[in-house]
Amino acid sequence: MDLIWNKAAETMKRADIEKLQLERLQHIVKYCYENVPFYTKKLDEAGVKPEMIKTLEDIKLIPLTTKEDLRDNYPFGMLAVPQNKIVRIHASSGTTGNPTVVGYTQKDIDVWAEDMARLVYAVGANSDTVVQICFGYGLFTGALGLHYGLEKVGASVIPASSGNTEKQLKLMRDFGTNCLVSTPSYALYLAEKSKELGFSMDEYKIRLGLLGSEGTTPEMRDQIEAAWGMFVTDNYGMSEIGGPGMSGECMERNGLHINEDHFLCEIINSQTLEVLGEGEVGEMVVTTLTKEGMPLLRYRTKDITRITYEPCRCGRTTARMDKIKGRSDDMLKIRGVNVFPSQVESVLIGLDDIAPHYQLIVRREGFQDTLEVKVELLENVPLEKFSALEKIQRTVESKLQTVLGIKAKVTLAEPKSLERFQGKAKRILDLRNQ
Ligand code: DLL
Repeated sequence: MDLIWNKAAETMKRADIEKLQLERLQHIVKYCYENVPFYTKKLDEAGVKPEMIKTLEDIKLIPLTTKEDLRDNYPFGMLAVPQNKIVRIHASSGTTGNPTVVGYTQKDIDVWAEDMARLVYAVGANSDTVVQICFGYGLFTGALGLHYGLEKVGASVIPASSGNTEKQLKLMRDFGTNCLVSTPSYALYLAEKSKELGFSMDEYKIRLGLLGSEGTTPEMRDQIEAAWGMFVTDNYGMSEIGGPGMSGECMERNGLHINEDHFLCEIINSQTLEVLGEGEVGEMVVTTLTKEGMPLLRYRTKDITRITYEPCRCGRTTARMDKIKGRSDDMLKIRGVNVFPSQVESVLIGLDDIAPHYQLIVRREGFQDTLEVKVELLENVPLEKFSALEKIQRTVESKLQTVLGIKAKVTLAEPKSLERFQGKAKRILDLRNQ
């Protein structure tokens, strides 16, 4: 079956994509320069005039934009249009300081729905889909982003929002929900809770999981698929650039297709800021090519990935990014070694006796950083057998050491004792600066 929503946009020849991107880049740089005082100043200070953008390579002339720039211009300093052209406002929660705010014009909302429609249609969502959106409705972009895209392809949308897990499960059974939208960790928690409540998985019709907003290792994805008997795809985006809809997997699941007619992505070395080539791993930087409300030039995402421009077996020619490896600011530097939580996850999930719930605790002891990995035991593990527990602990420690290259202390937690999350999971507790 042909699962391409917008053939013209998704199967363009590379030369045509690049031509379109250059036209749009030239336009958006001029538009930002003329309408956002922050960019007028930033480009003037860098000695860059919009006319200097003659090729896609010239994007390097433009200074990078950071989350701090958005915070400094809180709440509406980055908008390129007057308030009466803004029809929606979202914001990212953030952990410290002001949230980052994003404003949309009607055209931005329409483009967003189109981008989302492409991604959900690519994995089979259509008018036969009954989808339950378990992302929080509100300032978070996840719920409304998926909502509009799914309505556009004709799906029946259940805006369940997040929380109240028992009720979510009831709705799924009663409404015959066949598609789930949530974070990967919540998808797993829903399955666990259903089992705990004594419902058989046969009572659910879930076949497709449009997951995102946090990473999943292939191992975690396998567990989620096995728990629900569903096909899971990964969707990526961030509130600053508009929310979900920037990229997502097709049925091949061989990278996330980028909606390149609306987003121009680069990979940089986050230390030297040098632009890297195709296939090289680094921090992704995004320029929104068509945003009216809050366009961003070369926004530093802090997300680590790489990009390929090889056409995909699915027939799309759009660039694909790898699943996010981690965030450059999530990356833990422990005794000089870079550790991504995703590496720990891929070790844990392959092991017997261990549940897919964990926490990383980093401490400074004297001048040394230490890593503790708290892992949760499965319910059938006999807790009274000390030697068996010791064996599990040693196995996990040795596997972690092989993969991470440093020693981590493993502590075993009782079944169901670690925190469960309804939104993004918080797995790292960094106590080094306390
Ligand atoms: O999480 C937007 C979104 C909603 C994407 C729903 C997909 C589905 P923020 O709350 O601003 O926006 O968080 C953005 O979350 O920079 C990544 O670090 C992380 N992230 C988002 N999607 C993925 C993913 C939304 N598929 C930040 N894999 C981003 C890994 C992801 N990390």
